[in-house]
Amino acid sequence: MAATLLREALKKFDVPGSFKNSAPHGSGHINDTFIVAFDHDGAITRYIAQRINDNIFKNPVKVMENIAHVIRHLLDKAERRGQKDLNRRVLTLVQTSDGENFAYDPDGRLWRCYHFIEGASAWDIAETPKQAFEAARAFGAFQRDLTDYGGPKLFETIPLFHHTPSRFAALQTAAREDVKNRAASVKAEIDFALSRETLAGSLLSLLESGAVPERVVHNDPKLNNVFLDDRTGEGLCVLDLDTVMPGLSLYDFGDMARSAANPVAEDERDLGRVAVQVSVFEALARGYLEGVEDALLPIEKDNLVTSFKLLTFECGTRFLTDYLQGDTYFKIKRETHNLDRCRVQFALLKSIEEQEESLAKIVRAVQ
Ligand code: ADP
Ligand code: GN1
Ligand code: MG
Repeated sequence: MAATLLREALKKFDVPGSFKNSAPHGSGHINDTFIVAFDHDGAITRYIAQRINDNIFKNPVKVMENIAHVIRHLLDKAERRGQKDLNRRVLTLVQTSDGENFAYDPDGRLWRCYHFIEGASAWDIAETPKQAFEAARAFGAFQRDLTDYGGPKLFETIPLFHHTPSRFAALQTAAREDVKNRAASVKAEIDFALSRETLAGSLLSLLESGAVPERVVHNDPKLNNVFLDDRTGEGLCVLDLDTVMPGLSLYDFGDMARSAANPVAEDERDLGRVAVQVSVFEALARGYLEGVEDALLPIEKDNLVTSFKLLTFECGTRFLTDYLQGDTYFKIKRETHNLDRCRVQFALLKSIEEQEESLAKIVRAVQ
């Protein structure tokens, strides 16, 4: 059982005091996350312990190496700017007694432990444009800070992560193989995706022609992967660094927008409620461009709406593929969970397509 394995793994970390309690935490789809409390002479200190999903991250040690390099770089930048409150601005890994930043449980699974950032929250849905602005500014600043990353080359923790043509091909294969006999019941969704094949290559072609550069990017900047300060609302700290690796800045803008500009949950079943929230999109574009400062080329800024479309399409395609393959990737809580998630992304994509021109106008206005 995870709680027992967690206790065993925790013994290896250099945490002062005695274990008090633990509970599952957060709404991530991939890793197992726990909030853990330790009692040290009557003072309670909290930690985040995570078991990395090694079905998805095939080389979790390399994931940890990447994260350590990225954290070092971010800390260095923040220190040089004279930023205060560093341990709330950048994730801090707890070391083991052997000086490692991870430990194995008796099942051989890898755990890591972060200091808990107190007084901050990650949001599944943007409640106001101000929240969206702050989150986007933090992701933009994250991109800016990584522009001059000069550490060891980062490992590709999930190969071809945002290679949308491969995601498209995976959907075609899953629909053909139809191992769970689900394809007939989701013909409409499959046809919706297949009719948008040209969209799949829209950012890759810019990379391949040399028009946009490969950078070190987050790759998974959904809204609940950034902390906002509970008191000031300010974007504080970017979380979930497992996929920080080479990619396009546009992957980050697009994925952040698809997660934040939708006013309902990613698994909402009332599709009539899914639509681009234009005021939130505007706040995202403004916040991201303010945070990133002068780190982007004009062509990257010109393609923000394309990235929004593409990453929404890609995410919906991934959910649909997982549904067809029998839900082996994203955690689910009900049988049609991945299908429901796919439908939300595709409804959002339709809404983006319907107002593409006005979104492009917004981007031009905030540049
Ligand atoms: P997953 O890969 O499963 O999405 P995350 O790293 O995003 O896991 O963590 C899940 C949630 O745990 C976050 O949304 C956030 O609420 C919380 N969390 C993660 N790291 C910390 C931290 N250092 N301090 C406090 N809460 C954290
Ligand atoms: C996963 O790990 P989490 O829950 O923050 C996924 C993202 C998807 C997202 C959709 C490593 O993010 O790529 O966009 O779910 N992360 C990975 O909610 O696959
Ligand atoms: Mg997460």
